[in-house]
Formats: sequence, C-alpha cells, structure tokens
Amino acid sequence: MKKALLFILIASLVLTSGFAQGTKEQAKGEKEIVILVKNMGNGFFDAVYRGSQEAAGQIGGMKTVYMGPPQPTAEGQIEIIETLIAQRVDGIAISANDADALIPVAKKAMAAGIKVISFDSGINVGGRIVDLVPSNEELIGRQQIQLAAELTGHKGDIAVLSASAQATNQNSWISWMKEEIKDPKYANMRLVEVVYGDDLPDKSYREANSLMQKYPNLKAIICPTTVGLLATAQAVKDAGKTGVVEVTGLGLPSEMKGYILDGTCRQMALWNPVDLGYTSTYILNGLIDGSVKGNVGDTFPAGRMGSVKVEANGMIVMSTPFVFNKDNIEEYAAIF
Ligand code: RAM
Repeated sequence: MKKALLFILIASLVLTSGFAQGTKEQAKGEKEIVILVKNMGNGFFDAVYRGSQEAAGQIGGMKTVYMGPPQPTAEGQIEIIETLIAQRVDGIAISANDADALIPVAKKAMAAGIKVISFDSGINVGGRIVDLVPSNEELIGRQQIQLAAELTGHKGDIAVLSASAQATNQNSWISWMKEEIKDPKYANMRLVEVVYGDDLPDKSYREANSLMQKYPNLKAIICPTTVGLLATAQAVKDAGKTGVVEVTGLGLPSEMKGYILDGTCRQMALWNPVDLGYTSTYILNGLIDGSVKGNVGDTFPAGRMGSVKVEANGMIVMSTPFVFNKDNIEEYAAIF
C-alpha cells in the first residue's frame, strides 16, 4: 500500500513538472515585454502603458506587463530587473531613475538575451540598446523658460520644481533651461532655486509651498514633471496665489484641464505619452524578432507612427511638444 502511494506521488510529480515545462514551452511562443516605469501611480505612465497595450494588440503574440517601484528610485528598479532576468522576459523598456546606476543590471539582462531599451528618461550608452526620447532635449528645456517668460512678462524670480534629483530627463531639460535663461532677453528674470518633489504628489505639494514661503516675490514655478505640475497648481491655488505665482511646465492635459481653465496654469507643454509607449513596444518587437539590430542609422517600423530612426548614441527622437492653453485643452484632455 505504502509503495503504491509512493508510486502515485512520484508519478504525479513527474506529470506535474512535465506539464509545467510544456506550458512554459508553449508560452515561449509569445513575446513578453515589460514597461518598467519610474514609479507606479503616475497618470503619465498609465497613458504610456495604454500605448504599449495598443501596439502589442496590433503586433499579436505579444504580452506587455506594466511594472514600477512604489518610489522613483534606482534601487527599486534594479530589484525588479533582477526578477525579470530570472523570469527570462524577452524585452524591457525602462524609464530610468538614474542614467548610470542601472547600467550593470541592464548589462546583465542583455547578456541573458533580454532586449533592453530606455524611453522617456534614459540609461546611458552601454546600459540599453536604444533610448527613445519624446523630443529634442534642448528644445524641451529652452521652451520651458520661454513659456514662463511669456507668463511673467520676462521679469521676476522663478523657481523649478522637478521630479527626483537623479532623473535623467528632467536633469537634461533643467541644464538647457539654465542655458536659455542666460540670453539677454531674460536679463530681468532670475532662477532662484531648483527643488525636487520626487514625482510624489505630497512631497511636490510641500516643496511648492516652501518655495512660495521662501521667495515672497516669486513670479513663476516651472515644473518639468506632470506629477510636480499638478501638485504645484494645487498648492498655488490653495494658497490663493493664482495669477500671482504663475505655474507652467510639462503637464498631462487630462489632469491639468481644471487648472488651465481657471487660469492657475495658463500654458504648459507635453507630448503624447500614449505614442511613447506605443513606439517603445514596436522598437522592442523589432529587436526581439531580430529584424532590426538598433545600430545607428537603422529604422524600426512603428505601426501608425510610421518608422523611427536610430541617431547618434543610439537615440531615437520623436516630434516637438504640444503647447496647451484654454483654447485647446479640452480637445487633448480627452486623449491623454
Ligand atoms: C513625469 C515623469 C516623466 C516625465 C513627465 C513629463 O510624469 O517624470 O518621466 O517625462 O513627467
């Protein structure tokens, strides 16, 4: 009897593991990619993921998964990438919390055969195959100062409320803001401080309030982050400073509509995050099926986006940002 039981136990173990292998083999026919974002709970990245789902649906045989740490840290992303290496996913598109800190783990993933790209917030050369950016970084940074100058009449103290201090994308835009403001046409404008809300609504709200207290003559706050911009508009409005402290930056129309219409943020810019996720997914598809290597000069077919080309340093640059104001906000708020 005991022997019989043992036999059944062993037989069922063999069968179970055989079955498990079989399903894994079958599942391997499907490409599995991960959209790894700075942190969860950000409407901008939710829209990116919608674009990825759209592309995966068109491509077929592809599963896309949305992941991110709770806080925007490199450590949180490294931990997730380690798990994805163990799971042997096929591709990862990362909006990086640090341009250099992710390089070793990204290299490890690539050595394991996983196609790694960065998008939105890049990993430096060596830690990804290509880096998809929404628009020219210089243009984005300079435009932020121009938007603030138009609102303040080219004068007064302004501050920047950014995302996390290591964010590749924001840091690059801020360095271009600092270049732009050197132009003599901004001689009466002064950038007093750059603070970091870490793309967390509460922290961003507190930082915006501290800026208003510390600089009573502050004329504008530029937030090159959708999370920071929403929190700052809220803080300025709650402080009764609408029209006194201008608010501008990069904002998600669906989140900012009310503040655009009530004049707290009279203008802001952004690109389409849905297109960013959509294009990232097509790029990963081309890399995974091996039809595109991702070398400089290569082009990736990208569905309704046409095709995108790899430029110097493995960068792929999309189009120019939109500028939103009360005349067009409703139209875009319905899309992203
Ligand atoms: C936030 C994130 C993201 C950035 C946008 C503009 O959602 O920081 O990386 O591209 O703002």
